[in-house]
Amino acid sequence: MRVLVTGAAGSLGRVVTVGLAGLGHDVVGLDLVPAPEGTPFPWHEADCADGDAVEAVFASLSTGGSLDAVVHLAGVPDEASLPDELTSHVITTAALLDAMVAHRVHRIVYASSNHAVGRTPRADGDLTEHALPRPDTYYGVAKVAAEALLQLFADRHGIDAVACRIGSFLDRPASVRGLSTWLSYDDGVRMVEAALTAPAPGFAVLYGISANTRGWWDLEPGRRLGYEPQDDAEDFADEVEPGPDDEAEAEFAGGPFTLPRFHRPA
Ligand code: 15L
Repeated sequence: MRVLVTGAAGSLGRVVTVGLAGLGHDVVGLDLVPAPEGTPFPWHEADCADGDAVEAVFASLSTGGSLDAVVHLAGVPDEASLPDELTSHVITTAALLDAMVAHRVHRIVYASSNHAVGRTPRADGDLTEHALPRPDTYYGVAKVAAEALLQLFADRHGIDAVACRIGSFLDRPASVRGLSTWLSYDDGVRMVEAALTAPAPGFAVLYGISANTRGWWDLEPGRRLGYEPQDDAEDFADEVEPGPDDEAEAEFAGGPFTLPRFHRPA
């Protein structure tokens, strides 16, 4: 597949672009910043929040062969002001979806986040795809709204849109919470590959974590799309130091983002 990956220079993007290229996909990178030296695939420098710039990228790509899908990973990965979060996650997603409709690109894989449902209490049981929107931050609010846009474009235009509610994408788990929320690099690539190639998912949600022994987010929605995680954070359990917030972080899906230090004016 010919796949445009936004945020290609970011922490997710650097891993996913290489992984998808290794699986034989024809990757095109898009980021605010220039391509890292030695990048072996085409690269566009543009701000995904700028609809005209995004349209220009799609227009230039349509002359070099058709684009099959977008993997939208660009965005601020942390809590910021509400306007900044909305621009970073909602405006960018809208610009890409508009360009997809205009250029007949039918699939998007979106780096959503557990923080869209981060205020869901652990005491409610396992976190399923049926969890209601329950953001823990403005970051989470923006992810909820971006998912709503995907649903809208799936309904209006028949776009296949997979929202991957990613946990903690790191080379290894970094906290006690991470022993349940970790997504390994290899599983991250498996997740995106499954979301790109699942037959006709329509709008779908999956939880992007590895097969963690301590996981409590439902892996079935991902498995239905062909995402079979292979790694387990438990293999690193001996290396993880306990932290002062472990107990508080265990109360809600969103862990640290639910703590008072994240409260701020919109
Ligand atoms: C995310 O979505 C964030 O981008 C990242 O900074 C972490 O907070 C991660 O979730 C997580 O929940 O560990």
